[in-house]
Amino acid sequence: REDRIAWWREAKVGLFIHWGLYAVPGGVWNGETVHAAYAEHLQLRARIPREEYARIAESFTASGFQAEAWVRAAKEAGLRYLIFTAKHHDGFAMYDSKVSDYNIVQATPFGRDPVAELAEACRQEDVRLCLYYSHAMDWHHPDSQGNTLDFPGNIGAYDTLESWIHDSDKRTRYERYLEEKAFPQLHEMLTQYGPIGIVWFDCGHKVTDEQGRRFEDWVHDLQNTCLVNRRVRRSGFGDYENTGDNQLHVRQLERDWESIATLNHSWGYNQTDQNWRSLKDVLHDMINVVSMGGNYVINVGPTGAGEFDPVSLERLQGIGRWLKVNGDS
Ligand code: FUL
Repeated sequence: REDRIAWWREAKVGLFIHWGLYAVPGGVWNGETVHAAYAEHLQLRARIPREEYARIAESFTASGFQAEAWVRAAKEAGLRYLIFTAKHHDGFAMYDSKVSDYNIVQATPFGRDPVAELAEACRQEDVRLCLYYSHAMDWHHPDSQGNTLDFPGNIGAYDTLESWIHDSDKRTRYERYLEEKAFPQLHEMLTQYGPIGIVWFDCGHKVTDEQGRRFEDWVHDLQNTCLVNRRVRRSGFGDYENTGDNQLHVRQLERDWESIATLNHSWGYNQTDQNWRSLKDVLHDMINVVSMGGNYVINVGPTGAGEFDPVSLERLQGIGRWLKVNGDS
C-alpha cells in the first residue's frame, strides 16, 4: 500500500469530472427546475421512469467534447489526477461496455469512448486517470438499490441498506446486480485502459462489509497499484479516507485523506445553479486542506455538449496561476 499511494501523496490536488446523461437536461425537466442541488440525481428527484430517462441518450451528441482540452485544463491548473464518472447512480456507462448496452458508445449518436480518449490524453500530459464508479447504486438495473419503489425506505440516495438487508429476496436480487453488472464492469474498466490511479467508489453505506471488502479486493487483484477510496464501504476501508461532500476535514487525521468540493452546489452540470464560489474561497480551502495533510479535489460538471463552463474554467486558471507562484513544483 505504501508504494501504491506514493504518487497520490505527492499529487495533493486533483480534478473531479461529473459527466453523464444528466448533463443534457442540466437540472431542468419538462421545463421545470428540479430543486436538487445535485443535477446528477435528476432521475431520482424528478421520479423519471427508467425508459424515459434512457431516451436522453438519443440527444447526447457531445459535439464539443475534446479529451485533450479537459486534460490540459487540469494540467495547467496544477491538478495531477483526474477522476471521471465512468458510471454514476443513473447506471449509464460513459465508456465502451460489453456488459451492458446502456452505454455511451452504443446508446448515443456521439458513439465514442471518452474513457479511451481521456486515457490517451492523460498519458500525453502525465496526469493520472482515475475512474468514479457507482457500485452501490444503479438506477437502471432492475435489481439494484435506489431505483425502484420496491425497496421501501431505501429508494433515496441517502438511506442505508439496513432497511432491507434482512429481506432475503431483495438480498438475492441485489447480489444478482453485483454479479451481472458491477463486478464485470469494474473488470472492463481495469483491463481496457491501462493503469488506473484510483477507482473512486461512492455510497458505501449501501453495501455490507463483506461486499465492500470484495470490491476492494477485486480492484487490487486486477491492478495492484490502483487505489480504492474509503467510500467503497465506510471509514477504515480502502486505501484512504474521504470527507463528506464539500467538507474540508475528516475526523481521523491519522489516515491519508481527501476532501472533495464543487465550485457551485451541483456536481453534474446544472444550468440554473449560478451560485459559484469565489476563487479566493476555493484557494483558501485548498490551502487549508493541503496544509492539514489532505488532498483536495475540485469538481467540474461539463455541459451536455462536453465543454467546461466559462466560470469553472476561470477558477481552474486562477488555481493554476496561484500554484505556479506558490506551489512546490
Ligand atoms: C455523492 C453522490 O451522490 C454525488 O452525486 C456526487 O457524485 C458526490 C461526489 O458523491 O455522494
